[in-house]
Amino acid sequence: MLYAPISSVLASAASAAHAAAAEGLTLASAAAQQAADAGAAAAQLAAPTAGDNLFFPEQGSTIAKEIDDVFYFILWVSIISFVGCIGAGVWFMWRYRARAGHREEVTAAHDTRLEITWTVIPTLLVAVMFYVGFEGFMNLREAPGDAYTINVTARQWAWDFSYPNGAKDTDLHVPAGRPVKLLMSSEDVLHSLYIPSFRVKQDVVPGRYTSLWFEAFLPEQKDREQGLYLFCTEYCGTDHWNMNRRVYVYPQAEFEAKIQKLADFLNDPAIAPAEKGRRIYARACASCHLTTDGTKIGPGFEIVSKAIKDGSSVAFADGSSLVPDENYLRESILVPGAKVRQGYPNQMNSFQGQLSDAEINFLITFIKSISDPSQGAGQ
Ligand code: HEC
Ligand SMILES: [Cu+2]
Repeated sequence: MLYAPISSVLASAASAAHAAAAEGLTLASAAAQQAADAGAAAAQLAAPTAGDNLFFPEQGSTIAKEIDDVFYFILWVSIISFVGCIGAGVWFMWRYRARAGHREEVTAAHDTRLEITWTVIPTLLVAVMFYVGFEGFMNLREAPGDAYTINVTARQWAWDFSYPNGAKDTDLHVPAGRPVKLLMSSEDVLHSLYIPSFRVKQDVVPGRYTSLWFEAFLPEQKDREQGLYLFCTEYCGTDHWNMNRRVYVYPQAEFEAKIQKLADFLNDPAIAPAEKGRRIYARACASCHLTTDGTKIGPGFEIVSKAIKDGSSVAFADGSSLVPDENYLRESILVPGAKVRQGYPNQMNSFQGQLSDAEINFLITFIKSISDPSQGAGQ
């Protein structure tokens, strides 16, 4: 497994430089950030699979073999052509080199047999590559009609996978042996979803849907527990590296049970409201907010939590201020631009339509409980 993450880290570093230049970020700071992030990402990337070949992790989906075969076909054609052409060139250079007592011979101007050979063989090879490539591409684009659809929302810097039964998570859970279609959209910038084991990758674009599909094999036990890699491969800002997640593959019945459990946690009376809020926070808000008074992208939640408890006020960019309460928290989640905190960028997206009223209530309870643990401990 070692090779795949390394090559994908290199690839994403290269595309990072590209994207940073294109998006007008300063290249130097982006590169410095990328270097720091790569270190952190490397620490996360303990290899989960054994038995990989040189270039790719184990084939984890039905189309993986086809893709690898095309790759190796093109690779070997390239290697054989390279060695053949360069080898012949070097041999001719040596064989017909200038030397004492050796006279230059007249070069043949034309040889029809040779020219037909070097036109027809490469044309056939390229035609074969086009045919298998195009066929594979069409197969990758068109999900089978009975595919199980999972909605994917990408935002800086988290994935939100949501299932037909209402379950949501930041990791991807899929059944084995059944076509799965990911219907994807972004809330902010370009992202790209990449699952190396499945050999699928697709840009995730704001303002439109893109999709991909796969049918996963059931991995060996170790990979079922640790999960397979899932990357964002389009540089999308500071915490791009933190969109590296896992794909968990289950037998069908286990899969149903898993997403049922994910869907039910909001109604589970055994889980305290503040804890429910904490889990939603971990999924949707932790990429930008700490629970201390420290700054990540937005203010740490302890600040506003304390202000609510003490009745003190928080200041806004337009010079006004206000003593925060539940309505302020709710507004901050649904209309973040209405009151922008002083000293912070107006960089939070609305969660309108993303979170239910119940989820927002649990979040508010959780935020209040940070400096007042008596809040939200019981049902
Ligand atoms: C992309 C980063 C980002 C994400 C994700 C995000 N926020 Fe924010 N949030 C910010 C920024 C930046 C601010 C400060 C600017 C402002 O007030 O709009 C902020 C401000 C806030 C405030 C006001 C805090 C204060 O101290 O007055 C609240 C409350 C808040 N966010 C709640 C949430 C919740 C709840 C979530 C998850 C459902 C969330 N945010 C997700 C970036 C984010
Ligand atoms: Cu991303």
